[in-house]
Amino acid sequence: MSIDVARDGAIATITFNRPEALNAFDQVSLGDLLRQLRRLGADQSVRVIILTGAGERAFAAGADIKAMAEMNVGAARAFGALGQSVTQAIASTSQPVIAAVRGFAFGGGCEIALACDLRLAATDAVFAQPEVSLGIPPGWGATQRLPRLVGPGMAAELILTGRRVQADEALRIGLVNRVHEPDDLLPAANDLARKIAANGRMAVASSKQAMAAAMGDLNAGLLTELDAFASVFATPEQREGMSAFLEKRRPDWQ
Ligand code: CO8
Repeated sequence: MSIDVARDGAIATITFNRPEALNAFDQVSLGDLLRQLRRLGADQSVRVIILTGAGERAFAAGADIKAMAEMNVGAARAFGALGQSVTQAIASTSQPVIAAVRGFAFGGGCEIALACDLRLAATDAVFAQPEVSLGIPPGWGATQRLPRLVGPGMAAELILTGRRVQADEALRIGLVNRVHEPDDLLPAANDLARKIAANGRMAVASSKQAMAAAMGDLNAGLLTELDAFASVFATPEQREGMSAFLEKRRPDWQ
């Protein structure tokens, strides 16, 4: 996957570019994304960052299941920690970050969107945390950010069933801010970014920082999530869940 960055004045757009695998992230692409977020975060001429996926089918279909299938506990912990560093970099960078979501935002892809300040969806967007169907819990922050965004009851329904949420429901439950026709999505994200960039840089940054405090301290919860995530890689469920996905069959949980 390449992580493409385009600049239009004060607005930087990062595009996850691996459409043949629905923009799924492996270690290398996650590391590249983290480096780009840190680079743009340190650049004061960047006022707003937009995240989007290449192609028409996906924002990102999550972490690369082929790469995860053979991981042991240590490797899973390192991969989970890298993903959490990415989502924390999005949440803590001084500039507002907007997710512009077309198609699938599943697993880690949904978690990247959850870490953004604002989420715009195309009418064809579909969100899910399907990890439990793969024999793992979420690992890049959904257990902490989804309850804060949509409330604990709805988050429990989505995380424990793994069911899909279409754009209209995502709007209704507060998972996204707005829904647009697919062709209007990036223009709308840029329009929103320009409105934000027209305001005082310090005022916007300190507003973002103060709103983060309303989320409470996520660190202890993220660590619990990481422990839970890594430990399942010692279980047969993780092997079966991921093998079943790769073999395009239903898992047999025994
Ligand atoms: N990883 C790797 N490859 C993927 C992924 C993925 N997450 N998603 C899709 N692909 C690949 C498919 O294998 C397929 O490749 P190929 O053509 O070589 O067979 C290609 O993308 C197209 O996908 P499909 O043929 O499956 O397309 P469909 O339209 O039939 O289905 C779906 C689209 C519904 C999105 C389906 O691809 C799917 O369910 N994908 C998996 C989504 C998923 O479960 N994501 C969660 C992954 S777990 C995660 O993100 C946890 C984050 C924390 C991890 C911590 C790290 C240790």
